[in-house]
Amino acid sequence: MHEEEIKSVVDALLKARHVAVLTGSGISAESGIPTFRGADGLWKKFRAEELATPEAFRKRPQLVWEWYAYRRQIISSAGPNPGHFALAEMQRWFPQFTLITQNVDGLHQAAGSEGVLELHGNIFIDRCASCGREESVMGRPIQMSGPPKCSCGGLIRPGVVWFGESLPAGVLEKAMAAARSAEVFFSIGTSALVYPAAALPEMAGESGAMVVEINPETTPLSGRVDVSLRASAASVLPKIVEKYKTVTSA
Ligand code: BJW
Ligand code: ZN
Repeated sequence: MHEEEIKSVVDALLKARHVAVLTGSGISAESGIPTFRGADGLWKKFRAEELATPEAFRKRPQLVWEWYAYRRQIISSAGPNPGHFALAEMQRWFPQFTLITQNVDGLHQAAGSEGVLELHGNIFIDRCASCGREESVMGRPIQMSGPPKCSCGGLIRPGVVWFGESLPAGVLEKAMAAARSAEVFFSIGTSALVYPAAALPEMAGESGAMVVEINPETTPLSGRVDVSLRASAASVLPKIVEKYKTVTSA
């Protein structure tokens, strides 16, 4: 399955000096973490777009806190899958490799990827909505009811990026520079609906990169990519790694 596409991707990787990858929630689906807009994309009848906003947190802080506490629980008991591990291995092959993720679950880092650009923050950071003080809560017991209060009196929120908010300073700039200089750009497990992340594959294509999409479904990007691998990330990324290793050790 997909042998021709995998061969053309591996041929391009063999010549590449800079490879960039954009991932979305689909890469963590096979770790048991629900995506945002799929069949599991509803939580207590709310859509992600209705919960992931500063307005929702202002109006219903308890509901939004509970959604994130629920997701922290799921993520805490999940681990990286073969798709995450394949990308961590690929990182070692190229002089430059940029892994850009929209995910807040930290699973790329858990798989061994380094220098990951987290466009939408990290779910295991607590941030005060008033004074901005941040603290990592990774590995700590998950506080299910909340939101708790900061010593300044402000409400604590997760350190993620909501609709209408700016991305973390400097991270988008690094991601855009990578998209412009990469020779091969992968868009993996994302619906390509949320900007500015969705502009990165287009930017890479305009700058001459081979753009490869890995997604079992079509997206608004699908018609504009060079190679479309209509498959799950955890099934096809290890195949790319194996093929590359077979060719380079031959
Ligand atoms: C598999 C699979 C398997 C399943 N293997 N694949 C330009 C144009 C239009 C609008 C805008 C624009 N610029 C900015 C905007 C506004 C807005 C936006 O994009 N709106 C659109 C929805 C129209 N963007 C913003 O507000 C951003 N901020 C910003 O631009 O600041 C400047 C600014 C401010 C004010 C005004 C204007 C500009 C911020 C966006 C923040 C997004 N935040 C969230 C929540 C993060 C925290 C949390 O985790 O809760 O990020 S929303 C949610 O969507 C989350 C995700 O990272 C993001 C993307 O979702 P993703 O990962 O693609 O998931 P899905 O579910 O959509 O897709 C999964 C895919 O996987 C599917 O395709 C499946 O088929 C596939 N899949 N299994 C591979 N096994
Ligand atoms: Zn505070």
